[in-house]
Amino acid sequence: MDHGCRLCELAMARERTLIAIKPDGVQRGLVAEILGRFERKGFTLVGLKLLTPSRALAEQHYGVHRERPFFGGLVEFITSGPVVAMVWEGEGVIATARVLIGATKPLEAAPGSIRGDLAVDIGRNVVHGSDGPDTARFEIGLWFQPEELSTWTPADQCWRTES
Ligand code: D4T
Repeated sequence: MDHGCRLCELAMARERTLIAIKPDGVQRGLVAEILGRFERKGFTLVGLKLLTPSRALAEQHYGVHRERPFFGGLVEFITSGPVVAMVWEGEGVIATARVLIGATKPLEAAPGSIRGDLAVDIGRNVVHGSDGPDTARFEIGLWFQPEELSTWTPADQCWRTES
């Protein structure tokens, strides 16, 4: 909970989210384009890897959708080829990443957002972003070992944030 205290401020500044470029984004050669949007925004990349997710990983990641009719196809799709998994850090990164990504249905996603600019189909919406703090913690732990994450401060951080 945010009490507005210094500790909360520090925790917010170190907020992290899982972003994954899905197999369609990788196959379409959109990795640099998508990664670059988070980089240019000013967030800090603290974890990055390319992997083809196992079925177990995919089923855990999309576990909340287990009963939905699209679950089987979604798992097939996300395990069909390499995914670029990333952890990005910064104040407000979880919610802001969702804005940068755009609505789940790409045809409804705002122009300027990743899905608004680069996708047309809900089943090929190129990128995933955690939808809240608890999900972010769960998903980061699912996709990354702690030692795969680097805690660091960009040399130009004082030109990104005032404090
Ligand atoms: P992700 O989780 O991939 O970032 O997407 P969203 O957070 O924007 O949307 P979501 O969890 O509701 O859906 C997860 C994933 O399932 C696909 N999907 C979803 C689908 O193929 N058909 C559908 O009807 C829905 C609702 C797209 C994203």
